[in-house]
Amino acid sequence: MRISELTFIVAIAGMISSCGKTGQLCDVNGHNLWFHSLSEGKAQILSEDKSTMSIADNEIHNYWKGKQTVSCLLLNDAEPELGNEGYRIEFSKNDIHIYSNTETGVLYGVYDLLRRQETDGIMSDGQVTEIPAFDVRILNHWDNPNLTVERGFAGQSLWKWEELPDRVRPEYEEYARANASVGINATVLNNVNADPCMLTPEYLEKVRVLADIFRPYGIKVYLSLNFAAPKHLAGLGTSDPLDADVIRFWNDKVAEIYSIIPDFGGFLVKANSEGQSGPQDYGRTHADGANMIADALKPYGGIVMWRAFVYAATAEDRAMQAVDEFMPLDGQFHSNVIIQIKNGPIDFQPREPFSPLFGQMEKTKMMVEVQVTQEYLGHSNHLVYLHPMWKECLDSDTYMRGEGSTVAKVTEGKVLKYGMSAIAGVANIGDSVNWCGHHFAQANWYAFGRMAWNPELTSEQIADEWLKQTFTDNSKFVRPITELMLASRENTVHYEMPLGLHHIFAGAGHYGPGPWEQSMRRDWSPTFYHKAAADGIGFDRTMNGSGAVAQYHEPLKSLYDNVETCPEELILWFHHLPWDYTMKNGETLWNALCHTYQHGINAAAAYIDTWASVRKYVDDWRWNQINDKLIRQAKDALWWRDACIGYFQQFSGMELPSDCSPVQHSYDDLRKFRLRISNYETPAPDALPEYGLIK
Ligand code: GCW
Repeated sequence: MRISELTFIVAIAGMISSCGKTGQLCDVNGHNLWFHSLSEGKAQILSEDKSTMSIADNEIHNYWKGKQTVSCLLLNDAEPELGNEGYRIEFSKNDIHIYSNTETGVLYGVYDLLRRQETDGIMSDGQVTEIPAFDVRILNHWDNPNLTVERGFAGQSLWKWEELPDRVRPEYEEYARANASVGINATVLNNVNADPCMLTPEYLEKVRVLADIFRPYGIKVYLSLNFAAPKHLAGLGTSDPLDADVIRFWNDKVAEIYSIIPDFGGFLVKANSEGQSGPQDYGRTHADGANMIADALKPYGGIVMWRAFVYAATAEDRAMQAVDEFMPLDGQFHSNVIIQIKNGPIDFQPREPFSPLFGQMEKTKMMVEVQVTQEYLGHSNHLVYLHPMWKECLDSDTYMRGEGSTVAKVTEGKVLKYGMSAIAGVANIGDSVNWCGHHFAQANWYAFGRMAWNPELTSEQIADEWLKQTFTDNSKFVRPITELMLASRENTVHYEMPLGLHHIFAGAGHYGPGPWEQSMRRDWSPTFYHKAAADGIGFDRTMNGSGAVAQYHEPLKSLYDNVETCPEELILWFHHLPWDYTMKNGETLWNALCHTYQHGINAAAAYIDTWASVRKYVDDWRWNQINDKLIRQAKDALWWRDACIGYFQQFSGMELPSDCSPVQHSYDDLRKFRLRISNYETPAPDALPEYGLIK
């Protein structure tokens, strides 16, 4: 082993006592995220010297509490198997060595060590080697230049564009540190519904400042582009990707960006989707558009993440459109294009089957996009730990090349050799003091990073380590709250859209229920998706219906097609069934629906008791805020149940089973009022939304 550089960091043992460890409670506002037990809830002064190595040094100096001496050793490619970001930690009685080829890898090793310190993971001897599963582990911010955040529920945008480049807020570096600590190495700063202004020299100068702050933390900056930028910014008569002036515009723009941000990552593109401009405006394909941008980036090593979230009002079944649109283009995308696909075929619903596109494209790089912000899962009012939902997708077998071709393996580039892999999460971060609006929503940011680093980690392990670092390692707290977190996603499915129901939200806000709603577009209308009528409920996607099951490889196609074998949690996604259809346990579909909703509302109500039982382990500030939100969540769950069951009952004509609690809101009230939060974008920062009257 050739060790060309050696940095010794002297550990200062016992320097820091922590609220979490000592059991002493201090009021904290959650701003310290999962660094709480490290930092005693105090705001942190970060390193003055901003080289990666000195940041690593500083973190150990300030926060390592162990007796062993910690040293960080830079290998400078002496161990190629560790790659650019991997590291190895060697433990012995007196020393701990962190090895990596790069400074960023050392920093990741340092954060690993500190995480172990807070979660009982320090070994007396032995070693661990860590290499990230995905090359690009990226947050997508849907932040607009006017400071609103599309589907943002945590205040306004973190990026204060009007202040940049002159005023630099400390939160920018805190954000970078938080990301680095969980292995996130990339960020798209602006909304996929992109304002062309982001690519003007004025904004690029602002972006440069952020890129400079993020760089030592191993984070590359990317931008969403507006495909019509040649028209908007250069006054060209067209944005046709095959037009020579358009090609020149993009080549020049990319050259300009790299002259300002030499390690710029590339572009994220939403094209010909929900009103965004794209190559199809000019009779060109997604491949034409993506390749034109990719070619401009290629000389600099940049990439294009081209989204597959496309659908048209005319299609029979929106769930089928990504495959229909992209499959014919398989093999046409250039090597630095990666197709970014939402986990499910419709739109971040609390439960969807995995997008069949992951099993289909054999000559195209693909990546998963999950949504960290809770657009369809109670915004920042509901406690919902999302890792189980994402893992369900990553662990799904596509059968692309026989058994074992899971979405994770396909997108890691292990089924077909990719040479570049990525995973994206739509961020839930804003300028609210606790970053994410709900203290527990921080767990989803954390979990996204940990999952992107290692998709094999279990939901339990991630919840456990997040709780110990964020609150306390007292098992009387950690055990019940881990259980609560683990059940929370399924419970939300139960009270919002059980048994495969989907897209039954009230209009633009996507917060409360709207099973009765009919939009001007049928593919935006809940009634189009649940199809509740006298003859039953559910969307028929079998071979007798839309035929969407055929987009899955066998054995899934037959499994989903056959009502006897279709998993019941997806039964109304794939089948339209009579109200008295007999479920596996012998009860009618109607009763199963009622019981599942009941399960959801009972579970949400029980969170309040569980939270009360851990009262003494949590500081007042966070305990009270969380408690308020749990009360709200339980009320909302009831509202969801009453609205959906009340609406469906008109068609089923069946009574609620006697063991279900009676409906509490009258159907007329439910139709007249809906849960307020109709905001499409950021609610006012101080608004804790209440029930309201919106006609
Ligand atoms: O889920 C839908 C959202 C839109 C979003 C779109 C997308 C950014 O309702 O707000 O737009 O998906 O993913 O592009």
